[in-house]
Amino acid sequence: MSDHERTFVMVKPDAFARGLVGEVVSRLEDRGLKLVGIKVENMPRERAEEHYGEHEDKPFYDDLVDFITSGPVVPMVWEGQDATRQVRQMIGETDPLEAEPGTIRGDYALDLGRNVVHAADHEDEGANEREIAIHFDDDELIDYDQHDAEWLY
Ligand code: RTP
Ligand code: MG
Repeated sequence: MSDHERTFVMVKPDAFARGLVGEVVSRLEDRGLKLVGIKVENMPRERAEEHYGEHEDKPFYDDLVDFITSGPVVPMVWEGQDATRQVRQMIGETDPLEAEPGTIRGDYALDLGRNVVHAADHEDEGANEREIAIHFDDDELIDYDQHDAEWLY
């Protein structure tokens, strides 16, 4: 367990097009997580292929890469106690039909592809570091004290 674990999160093109960037950011802020990196971009195809490399052999891989490069995305790095698990829980199940209401996908996702947000998988050890390194240079992530109170991260 780490009080300052960093996790990779990304607003997908469907959510960007629907004006849900602020909603996603707001939910993570409300949970008490700390934003240490954020940008908006059209993801280059090579980077999308690297990002979803674990799914290379799946039948939906090409569609997935097409979709994630179809419009602007917002890659972010958030920090907090067990941040990866926290964010995965807040995001909900991959399939919107299985995502609980109250989770981001449960409240906003349209279908299995257009599911609003990506987050590093807490069950895949190393996914975080790998994904952060794929999308951010070190100097794009900042160190700062959010609060004086020790019990806030
Ligand atoms: P993500 O990586 O995007 O955060 O989603 P996830 O961990 O919840 O799900 P993952 O298994 O990593 O799948 C990545 C994305 O691929 C699409 N998908 N399509 N057609 C299918 O059976 C299928 N399965 C997965 C989803 O858009 C999922 O978010
Ligand atoms: Mg995944």
